[in-house]
Amino acid sequence: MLEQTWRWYGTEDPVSLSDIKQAGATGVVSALHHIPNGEIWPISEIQKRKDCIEEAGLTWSVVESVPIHESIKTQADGYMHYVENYKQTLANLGSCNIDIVCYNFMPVLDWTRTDLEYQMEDGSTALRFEAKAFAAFELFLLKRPNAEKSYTEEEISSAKTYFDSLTKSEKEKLTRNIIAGLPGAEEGYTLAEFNSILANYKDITPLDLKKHLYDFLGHIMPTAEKAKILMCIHPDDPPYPILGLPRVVSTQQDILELYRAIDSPNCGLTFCTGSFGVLENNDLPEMVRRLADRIHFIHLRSTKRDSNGNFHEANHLEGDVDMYAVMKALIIEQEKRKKVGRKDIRMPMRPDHGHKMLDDLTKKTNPGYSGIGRLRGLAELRGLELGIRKSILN
Ligand code: DNO
Repeated sequence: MLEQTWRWYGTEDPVSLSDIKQAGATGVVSALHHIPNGEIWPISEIQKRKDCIEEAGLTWSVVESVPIHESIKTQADGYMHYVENYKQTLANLGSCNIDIVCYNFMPVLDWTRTDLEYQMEDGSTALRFEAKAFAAFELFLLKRPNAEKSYTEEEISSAKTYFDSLTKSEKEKLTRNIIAGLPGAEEGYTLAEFNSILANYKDITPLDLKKHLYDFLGHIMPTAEKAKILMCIHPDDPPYPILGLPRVVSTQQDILELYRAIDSPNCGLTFCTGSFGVLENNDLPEMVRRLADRIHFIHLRSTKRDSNGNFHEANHLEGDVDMYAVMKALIIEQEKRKKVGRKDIRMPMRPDHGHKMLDDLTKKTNPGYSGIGRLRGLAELRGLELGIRKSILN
């Protein structure tokens, strides 16, 4: 079976390690969120987190994420200092026998949604990205210079109508949802800070950003190899440009180019069906087959998109993702690895996000990371995997 893992934000997480154990996961996906982005993770802190996870009878399977400092993405003056820190963090993680590290290269914001409590028909709530709301935010709340160039006149006028319908507190909420940082995003901003950070990218083209990514990986890969760490980049979420920022990790082509540019098995991918799945042209089962040998970590969730660029997070086995075909391709890859004697046969997967449902509806939870919604997701995915395995392998 794929290794079943679960994201845990540390002792502050309302979902406990004991809950995770009862959900049936064996591996934990965690990060040292209390260490500011760009600073070295000391061995003592890594070991402390590891001990805490192991005392609960679980293992620390993946680090998600060691975040990349903004100055590395823009190659601002002095950015090599942060590259050196990153290398030291990897060496420290390796010395504690942590062997998979996830990261992303999204400028300024990690994952982004406009609505954290979108009402589903069954009574649960989901995360949603609504293009009109996002446009209203950047045109009329953030007032990003040149934002109107990203939209047609029709889109601007529908965003305006939407904006005018919002109360003051709804406007504040929309701003908070977008820039205050979703769990794991590491950074939160005020509107003024946000505009000035966006301005750092005004001369950076997608090609520049790609080069910055490859430069960064070129610098750190020898350290990752020596520390026996598999690096796995997380795709852009959503997988298209927002806020006038370049995006370089959204398609199969982007990943193939990355594999080619950095020709090392340690330079791999977090296959996130939820992020890639928002682009209709991303054929997910085909992507698993093409990119398989360097998939080091897997996020499984589904989204449902419409033709206006909106999407919400669907139940794990519903929505636009063909989870059956993705799972089957992953199982085939795992069996192949076993057959050729590869060491990296764990292929950790986690149920990504989940609806807020049942008792969690009245509890404080991290958006997307409620206990019960993910429990449902993991249970469904585990059943799917077992069913496919029994039918294709026996
Ligand atoms: C959201 C997550 C992202 C992800 C990072 C990886 O739920 O998938 O925050 O952890 O982008 O670096």
